[in-house]
Amino acid sequence: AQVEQALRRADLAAEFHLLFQPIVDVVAGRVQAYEALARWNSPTLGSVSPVDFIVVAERTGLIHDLSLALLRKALAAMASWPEHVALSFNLSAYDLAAAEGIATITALIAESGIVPERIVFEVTETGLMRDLVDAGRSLGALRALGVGIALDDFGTGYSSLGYVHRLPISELKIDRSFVTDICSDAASRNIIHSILDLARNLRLLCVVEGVETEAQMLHLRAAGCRYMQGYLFQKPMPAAAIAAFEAGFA
Ligand code: G
Ligand code: G
Ligand code: MN
Ligand code: NA
Repeated sequence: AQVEQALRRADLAAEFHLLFQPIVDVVAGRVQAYEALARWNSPTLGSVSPVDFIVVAERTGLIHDLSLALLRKALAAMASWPEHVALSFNLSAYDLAAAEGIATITALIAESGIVPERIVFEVTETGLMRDLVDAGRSLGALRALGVGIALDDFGTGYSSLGYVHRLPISELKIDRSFVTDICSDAASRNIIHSILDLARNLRLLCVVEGVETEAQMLHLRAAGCRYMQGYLFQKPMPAAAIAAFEAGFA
């Protein structure tokens, strides 16, 4: 209730900001994309985790304005990135439920001058379950612009394969729970290898999340995984830190 009250009163453009975490191309040895991660500094509550405010934003309908305010910030930040670097942006399933929302997203991208091919929208299968038909239509409309669509937290939902089959997905993000014991547990290893095979067969890009150790990275690279994200490379950082990170990375 406290979160809801503070959120209703929040100045979305001023109290919210984004951190960016690199998704690294370990073959080319450069950053492929940055995932934008929302942070809320509430004047009354202090810092609130997205885990706590996204659900409230969804329940109250404030998610639409919040997502647009954040997307505006993310597109503005991209102006100073190297031209090959993409943005990965989390959308809520609620953002996909309304056709007006998709129209506004489309207009924001057009105004920004960023080519749609440099944008990937991440969606989670658990969110999509609620309304697969509308979600499919919205994702199709976004895909038609040229943006990518990533299935986030892949492997944790009920029917991962059903979504891959029925939705216009271009990318899978393997949930970090499968990476944690990849070095010690054969079952985790087999699951990751199977998802990498699936992605190759379906011509989908595949990002592995939650890579924290050198050993995990080497194992994944040997298994043919090209795109990785995790604390090993960089924790989420402010937009202003990206230029220095790029300079130090290559
Ligand atoms: O960055 P952090 O680990 O605190 O994120 C926690 C969760 O919040 C993750 O599941 C992430 O996908 C989600 N999240 C972070 N930023 C956004 C956002 O801008 N929009 C949506 N819908 N979810 C976000
Ligand atoms: O649900 P989603 O995959 O969007 O969640 C992204 C969240 O995962 C971010 O909040 C980020 O802080 C967190 N994260 C990113 N890399 C790592 C990592 O290597 N280890 C752990 N434990 N969390 C990570
Ligand atoms: Mn994500
Ligand atoms: Na993710």
